[in-house]
Amino acid sequence: MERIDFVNTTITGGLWKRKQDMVRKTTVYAVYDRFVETGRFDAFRCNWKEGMPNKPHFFWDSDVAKWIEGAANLTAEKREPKLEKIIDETVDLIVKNQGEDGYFNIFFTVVEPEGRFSDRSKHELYCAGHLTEAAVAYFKATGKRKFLDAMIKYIDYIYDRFYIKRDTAFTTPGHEEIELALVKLYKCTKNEKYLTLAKFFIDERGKRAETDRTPAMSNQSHLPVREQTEAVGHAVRAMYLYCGMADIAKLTGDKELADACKTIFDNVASKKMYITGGIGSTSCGEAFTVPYDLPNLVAYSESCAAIGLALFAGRMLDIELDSKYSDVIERILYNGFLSSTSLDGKSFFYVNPLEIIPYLQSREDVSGYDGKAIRFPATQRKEVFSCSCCPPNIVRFITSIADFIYSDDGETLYVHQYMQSKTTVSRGDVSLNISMTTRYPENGRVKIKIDGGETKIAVRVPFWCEKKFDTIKGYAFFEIKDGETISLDFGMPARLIEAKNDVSLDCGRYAVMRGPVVYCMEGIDNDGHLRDIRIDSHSSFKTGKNESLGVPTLTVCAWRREENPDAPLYSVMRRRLVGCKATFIPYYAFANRGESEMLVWVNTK
Ligand code: FUB
Ligand code: ZN
Repeated sequence: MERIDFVNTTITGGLWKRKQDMVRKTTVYAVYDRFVETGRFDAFRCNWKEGMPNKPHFFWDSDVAKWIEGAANLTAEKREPKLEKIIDETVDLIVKNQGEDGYFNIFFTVVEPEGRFSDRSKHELYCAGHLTEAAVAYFKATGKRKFLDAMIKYIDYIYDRFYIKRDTAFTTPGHEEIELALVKLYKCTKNEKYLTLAKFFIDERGKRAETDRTPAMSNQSHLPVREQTEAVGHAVRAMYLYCGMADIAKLTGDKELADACKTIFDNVASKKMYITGGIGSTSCGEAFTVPYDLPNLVAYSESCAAIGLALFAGRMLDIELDSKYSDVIERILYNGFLSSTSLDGKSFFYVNPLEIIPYLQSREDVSGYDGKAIRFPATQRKEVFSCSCCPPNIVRFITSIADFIYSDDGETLYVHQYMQSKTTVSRGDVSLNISMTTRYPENGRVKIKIDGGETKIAVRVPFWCEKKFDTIKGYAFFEIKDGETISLDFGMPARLIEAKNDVSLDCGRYAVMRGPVVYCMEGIDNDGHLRDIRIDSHSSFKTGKNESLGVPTLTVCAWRREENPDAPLYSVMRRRLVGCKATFIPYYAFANRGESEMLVWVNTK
C-alpha cells in the first residue's frame, strides 16, 4: 500500500479547502512577517555579531525551514511568485554562507563557531533535517535544484563526519528529525547512503551514554529503540523519532523495528493521548508522563506534538492497514491540531489546554514568586513565540494535509480521510480519476466517484460511527465499476463520551463529540462557572450554528446550582439545581472571542 502524495491530490471544497485558502491568503504571510520582525530571515545573512539585536537562536534555521516547506507546498499546487522570491533569496543566502565542506548552521556560524557538532542539545542535526525536508519539498514543487543541491552537500558532510569518520562529540541527534528527512532525501535522490545514515541514527540511539545536558529519556536515548515499548520524554522528539523508525521499518522490511513502532503507538493511543489527539501532557520537558496523566487545565499538548503524532500514525498506516491509525489521525486533525490556529489564521496556540479558568492565569503575579512551578496555558493565541516552532509547522501541515486521504496498492484504493477532493491514481496503463464529494465533518455523507477503470475500494469506517458495516481492520471493501459512484452515510449524532476510569481527572464527567469533532463550552456562551454546569446521560442535543464564528453549535438542556451571590465560601449542601441551556462549540474554535472560560469535560448530574 503506497500513499498518494498530496501533490497529486487537490482539495476542492469543505473545511480543509477553507483552511488551505486561509493559509495561502493569510497564514503563510502572517508567519513570514513575524519571522522577519524577529530577525529570523535576516539571520540567514550570517552577519550577526555580539552586541547586535536579534541574536540567532540555535533552531531558527528550522523555523524558517518549516515555513519554506509550507510555502513550497502551496507552490506545488499553484505557483506563488511572491513566495518563491522569498525562498530563492533565502536559498541564495544559504548557498553564500555554506562552508566549502557543505556545513550550514546559523548559530554555529555566528554565535558559537567553535562548537560545531560538539553540543548534542543544540539541535544542529534537527535544523539540518528541517532544511533538508524544505529543500526536497521545494524541488518537488518547482523543479529548482539549488536548495536541494546545497542540502545534499551538507548531508554528505554530515554523513562523512557522523558515519564515516565518527569524530563528532555525539553519535545521534539530541532532537530527532533528521532521520525522517534523510528518508525523504533518499526517496528523492535514490541515493542509498541517505537511507544508511538514517538507519545508523536510528540504530545507534540508546546504545551508549551520550554527552548531553538533556536527560536520556527526554530524547528517547535511554534504551536502544527496538527495546522501547512506551512513549517517553519530549513528545515532539519522540514522534519524529518514531516517524523515522516507521519509515525505516517499511523501507527495509525490518519487522523488529515495525513491532517496536506498533507497541509504542498502542501505548500512546491507549494511555497517553487526550480525547483531542493531543499528546505530551506536561510542560516540564514538554513531555509524556505516566499513563493516564491527562490533566485538562494544565495540559501541555503542544501543537507540534499533535502534528508529530499524525505524521507517525500516517507512517504506521503505510506499514499496515488498520483504522486505529487513521482514526487517530482524524481525531488530531479536527481537534488537537485545528485548535492550534485562530479562525482568522493569524495566531496560534503552542499549548492546547482542555480547560481554561482565566483568573488562574494571574496566579503568578500575586504569589510573590516568579511562580514558574505550575504554568497555566495561555488563554489566547499569539502571533509568534520566542520558541516559535508551531506556527510554521502548522503551515506545512495544512498545506500537505491531503497526504492523509488516499493510498493504493495497485488493486485497491484506500480512503482514510474524508475531504472533498480529486486525485489520480496511475496503475500501469490505467489512470483512475477519483473524486470525493462531502461536507464532512458537517455531516457523515460521502460520495466517491471513479472514472477510468474499475477497482476495489476500501473506506475507513470512522471510530465514532454507530452504523454497522462489514469491515476488515476498520475498513469496508467494495467493488466499483468505471463511472460508478459509491455513496456512504456514517450518520453523525452528537454523543456523550466518557474516559476510562484510570483517567481520574475525567471521572464523573462527559465530553461531547459529534462525528470526529470534540465540542467544548465557553464562558461567553454559558454565563461562566462552567464546572457548575451538569449534563446527564439522557441529554439530547440540538444542532445549530454560531454565525459570527461560522461554526456549528450544539445546545442541550442542562442544570446548574441556583445563583447565590451571598453564599459563604463553604456551606452545607442543599439541592438547588435549576435548569439551564448549555451551548457547545467545536473545541477547535475556542478562544476566538477574547478571554473566556472553557471546558471540554463537563460534570454529570
Ligand atoms: O526544540 C525545538 C522545538 O521547540 C521542539 O520540537 C518543540 O517542542 C520546542 O521545544
Ligand atoms: Zn511547536
